[in-house]
Amino acid sequence: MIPQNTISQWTIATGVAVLTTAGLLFAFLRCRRKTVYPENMIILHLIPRIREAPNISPFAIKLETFLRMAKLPYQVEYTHKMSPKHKSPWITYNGEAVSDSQFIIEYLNKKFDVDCNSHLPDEQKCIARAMQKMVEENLFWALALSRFVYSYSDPSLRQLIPVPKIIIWRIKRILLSQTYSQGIGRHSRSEVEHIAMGDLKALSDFIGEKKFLMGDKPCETDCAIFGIIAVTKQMPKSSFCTKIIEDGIFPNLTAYFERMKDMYWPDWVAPDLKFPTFGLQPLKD
Ligand SMILES: N[C@@H](CCC(=O)N[C@@H](CS)C(=O)NCC(=O)O)C(=O)O
Repeated sequence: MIPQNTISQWTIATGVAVLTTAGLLFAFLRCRRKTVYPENMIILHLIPRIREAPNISPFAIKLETFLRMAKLPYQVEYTHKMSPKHKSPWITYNGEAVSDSQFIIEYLNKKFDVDCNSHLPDEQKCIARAMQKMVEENLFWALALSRFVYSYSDPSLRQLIPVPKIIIWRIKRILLSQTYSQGIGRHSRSEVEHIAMGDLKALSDFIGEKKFLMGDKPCETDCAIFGIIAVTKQMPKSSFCTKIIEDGIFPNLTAYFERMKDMYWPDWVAPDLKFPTFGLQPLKD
């Protein structure tokens, strides 16, 4: 004779096992389910946005700003899935995946016969390229260290990027390894901030009184510059960037940021955003 309480324990254990298996199976099938994307539509795959800005990634802001500048229709999909090169952002167009924000811009320029630099003489294109490389290949790493490594324990980081602490921890680990290989991560915090200040000052001096990077009309590189400046505005309180803003250093960069935002981003903030937002978003008009 089996005792009654042993039977009920078995029933509970079996129930839990069945429910767990069903849950895992459901999650697995959901992950494997292929989203059907509309034809002839640029699908922009981005990590989910935050309330205060369209993205935490400067490359995501760069690419989406470019799509708006070039007036190309696109649909956003928020996803943690990375590109074939294991980075974000990326696009698909009629089933073709394209990685890397700059390669994507070149791909779209060719496919849709777009040239947001057509008004620039070659010499100015060279300067714009050099500026872009400075912010994307140098300043970007300093900002990433400031945000995720030096301000790792700052509570305002998780207010800004409301994801589980383990994800922030994982990003920090990846960044420590990437910046060590890149080289900048071998410097001290004050040295890295000194490097970042040098780049921001160069950018500020170069923009000067101009409306956009190369004059009165925005060009393709403005998308990259804007993406990076946007990141300096979404930093934890303990970051040196917050001090720059509070002390009003580089006011022309702030004016530049506001100008670009007004021009391309009427929907910069999303106060009603529910977390986490995943999936294909409706097409905007
Ligand atoms: N050169 C790339 C850089 C993209 C990039 O670094 N994206 C970051 C997010 S800001 C990323 O995906 N990091 C994930 C990783 O490196 O594992 C581009 O222009 O798209």
